[in-house]
Parts: sequence; C-alpha cells; structure tokens
Amino acid sequence: MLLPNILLTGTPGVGKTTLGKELASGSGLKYINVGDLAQEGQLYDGYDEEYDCPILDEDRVVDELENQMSKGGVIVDYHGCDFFPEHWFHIVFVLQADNSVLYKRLETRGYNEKKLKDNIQCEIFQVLYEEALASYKEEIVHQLPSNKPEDPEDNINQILKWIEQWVKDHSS
Ligand code: DAT
Repeated sequence: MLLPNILLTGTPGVGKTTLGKELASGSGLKYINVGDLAQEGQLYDGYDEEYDCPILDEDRVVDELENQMSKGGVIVDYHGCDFFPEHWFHIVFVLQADNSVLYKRLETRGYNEKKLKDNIQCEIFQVLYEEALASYKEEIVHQLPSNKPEDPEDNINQILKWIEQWVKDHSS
C-alpha cells in the first residue's frame, strides 16, 4: 500500500513533536525528528555560537532520509523546510501558537534572551509559513493551531481523514 509523506514544520515550541508522535501512533506512519536524527548521526557542519547550537548539515540530512522518503509513509518534523526536496511531501502542516503561549513554552526550555526573542519574532512574522509557501505548492500547505491541550487531537483527526482519502485515491 502506498502511504503519503507528511511534513510538520513551525517555530520551535509550537508542538511539532507532540503532534508528530501522536499522529504516528494513530496512523502507523513513521515519525522522524530531524533534530534527533542529526544528533544521532552527528549530521552537523560547525557550531553557531550566537544561538548556542550546532549547525545542521542539510545535504547529509537529505542523503540520510532519501531512501525512507522514497518508500513513503513518513512524518518529518523540523523547524525549517526549504532544504528538503519538494517532491518528498504530499502535504505540509505549519503549526502555530499564540505568542504568549509560545513564550511560556520556550522560557520553560531555558532558551537565552536572544534565542527567545528571535523565536517569538519568527512566529509573529510567520517565517515558517512563508518558507513553506515559497518551498511547496500553496495548495498542499496548511496552518494548524497548536495552543490548547485539545488541539493535537483535533488536528490528528483531520489529518487521519486526509490520510485515509489519500490512500483511497492512490490505490488501484
Ligand atoms: P516542537 O516540537 O515544535 O518544538 P513540542 O511538541 O516539543 O514542540 O512542544 C513544546 C511544549 O509545548 C511541550 O512541553 C509540549 C507543549 N505542547 C505542545 N503542543 C501543545 C498544545 N497543543 N497545548 C498545550 N501544550 C502543548
């Protein structure tokens, strides 16, 4: 059976991991967190002192994922989306959280002042939504609210319906 590939993107802290893991268990698709994948394989290209984090080696990440993506049935989670091959994804979800909600979540993570401010600005200016629209066909890019504890369940129900329809449309 053919299964679609799904991209979950958005500012750090919007709830991609929470949604991605629950969606994987509800759908049977495989969840891949690009941050974790990079850490496991040390897929880095230097260190960003300002943001206090390693710099992702995007080419090596793409090479690492290519095989699985070509088979289908993968949920990819990352706070960036312009370096993945466009043809990988059948649908793209950009999660969004209100600034006050996001601020609290990032504060809990212990982000430094600059990282906090920049991520909140990233959300205010819808940077990831713009990046998704610039990287994928507009009709496959959707925004999802991610503020309240009940949001993941609502989002998952919608996505499960979409997966079911996609599978029907691609079986024969
Ligand atoms: P991301 O993977 O986008 O960085 P996350 O899934 O790790 O985000 O979530 C960040 C924090 O927010 C984590 O403590 C779980 C919480 N969270 C995620 N989605 C939520 C929601 N819809 N309502 C309330 N809290 C949520």
